[in-house]
Amino acid sequence: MSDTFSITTPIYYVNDLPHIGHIYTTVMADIFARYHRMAGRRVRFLTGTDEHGQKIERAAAAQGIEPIALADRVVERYHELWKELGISHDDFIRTTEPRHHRAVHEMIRRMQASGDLYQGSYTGWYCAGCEAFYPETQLVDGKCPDQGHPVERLSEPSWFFRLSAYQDRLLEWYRENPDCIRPRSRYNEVVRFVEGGLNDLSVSRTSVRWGVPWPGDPDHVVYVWLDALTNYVSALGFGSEDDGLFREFWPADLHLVGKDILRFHCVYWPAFLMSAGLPLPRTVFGHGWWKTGESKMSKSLGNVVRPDAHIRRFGPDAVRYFLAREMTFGADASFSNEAFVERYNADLANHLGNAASRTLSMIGRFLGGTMPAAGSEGVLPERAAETVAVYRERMEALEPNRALEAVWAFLADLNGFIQERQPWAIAKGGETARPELEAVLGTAAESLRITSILIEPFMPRIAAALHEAMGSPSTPRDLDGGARWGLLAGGATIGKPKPLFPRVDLEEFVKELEMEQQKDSKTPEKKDERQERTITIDELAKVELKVGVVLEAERIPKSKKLLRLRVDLGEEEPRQIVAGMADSYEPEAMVGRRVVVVANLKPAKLMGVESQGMILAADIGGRAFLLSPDGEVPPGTTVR
Ligand code: ME8
Repeated sequence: MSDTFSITTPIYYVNDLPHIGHIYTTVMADIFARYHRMAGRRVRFLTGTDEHGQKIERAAAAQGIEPIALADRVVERYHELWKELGISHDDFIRTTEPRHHRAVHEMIRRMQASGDLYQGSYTGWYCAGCEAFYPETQLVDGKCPDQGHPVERLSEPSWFFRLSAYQDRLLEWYRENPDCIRPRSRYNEVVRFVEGGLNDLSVSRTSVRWGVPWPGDPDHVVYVWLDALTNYVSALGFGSEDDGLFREFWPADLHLVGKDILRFHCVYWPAFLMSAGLPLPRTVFGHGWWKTGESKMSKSLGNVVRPDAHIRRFGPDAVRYFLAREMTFGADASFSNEAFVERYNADLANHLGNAASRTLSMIGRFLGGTMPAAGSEGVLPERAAETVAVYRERMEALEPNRALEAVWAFLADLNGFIQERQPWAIAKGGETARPELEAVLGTAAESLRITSILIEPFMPRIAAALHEAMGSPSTPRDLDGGARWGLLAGGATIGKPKPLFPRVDLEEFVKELEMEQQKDSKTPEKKDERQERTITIDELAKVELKVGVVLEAERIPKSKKLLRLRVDLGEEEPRQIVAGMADSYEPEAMVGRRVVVVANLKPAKLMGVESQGMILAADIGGRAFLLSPDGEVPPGTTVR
């Protein structure tokens, strides 16, 4: 096993702000970087931004600013977000930096020296969304085959890369390095694609100005993917005299990317590197997509989740934990607030939070706040050793969600141990029972200490807080030296434990999110506020208001505010509507009431119950006052 580990994320486009997809890749890369540091390796963790190309040029033009001004603004947000999320990258590369331009020129010089670049003219379909050309035969319904973006016909002089000459060498590389693309399904996909034959690749543009100028041919700029992929070596000093990092950390051990950009990383990039005479990355891992419902979350589809409210409410580590635990590394997953809150409550507040607060508060109460030394009661010492080994195996095998599963199984054992040994009952035995009490609580505390090390890559702040709560000031970062049973010396004084995961009310959080999303969906430029709130008569006509009669009403279990109603709207079937009025009306008082209903509102689920409309009420500080027609109007009557 090598003593260095070099990991990268994609460099993100700066045409829009980051969302949960970008956060996911970066958090996962951070988890691996932290894990390998903890395992004693010298780590290089690189992320950054992809700032050139047509997409950025157009996004900037649409906002009436220069591309670099747009890039600067978005990059600042990336920096803030990575800091907030505890991302521990060693470098952040921007493709507009001189060190990067230098490396791109050096790549092109080498590719030219290999005889792989030639001039020609390109006619084809270009997708600005993917920044890629597609042959006519690959278009699907006249759109790009990968993501369904619109394409445009282009014809221009271009430099070409002899990609076709690399088919055999690429296939040989795949064959000899079965782990070079993971997971296996993605490996097979890429091999099939390359077996189908490769066309030469256009690697310069004359109709785009925003890019790295082509060396010696200033009418051209370098194709944005040749430019972008080179970031992985330019950040290591490739092409400059000071290339110590390049010699130490290239080739990369792991290029972590989303499956959307697999082909660029598994076909183009290795071919460019072969042409330039450079070593190839060890593994490209294409993870799955976060989806909202059934669709990929993406800026162009406008269905993205930006987790600002989640970070504020639950803390950055809870977001890191959810992303790492919820998605099987490599597969797709859906993001939902229900799943988020459920995991937070079950895994963090209950399992981890409870184990920590029970153990620490009993040490406070029964042992006067003095940490006992590690005990070795029951199965926990053995289970800890097993857990560390399994955790390690799974992290090395790129199965981070399964590594967490192992830690949580251990926490379940710890909670079971506390339940079974009942330290509160032992404490009743007074002084004579003290050695047993110390042994039991010392066993629980040692289990917690080891847990705090294992969760550090996933939740660095929580790990540090837990460690500190145990009276030890240093952050746990040593798998070999630290995660062995028996190291807890005892004697430290602990304070009153603060809750690591304060409870969050799901409904309040959902409300907060809705407000946030409304804010988000507004255009970034500040228009005159009144003008922004004005709607036309046609817009108003879109809202279908109807009179309804409440047939049934009941409280939704576990919810303070929500009622489930069945409302007759004069249709074949009554509608199920969820209303946030339980603290204003008793359910019985609602039955028989005539109400006004928004009848064409898109159905939504609240606490798992579908709501097929909304009941109008006046709102004073959260208290609801129902609106009713002035007379016995039949259900289904239109309100205008
Ligand atoms: O493609 N689910 O940048 P980009 C999971 N600049 N991950 C997602 C995601 C989703 N719904 N959406 C985005 C580019 N991602 C190029 C890369 S690299 C030399 C150049 C993540 O801003 C995922 O890692 O479109 C994906 O590959 C990346 O963001 C795309 O980011």
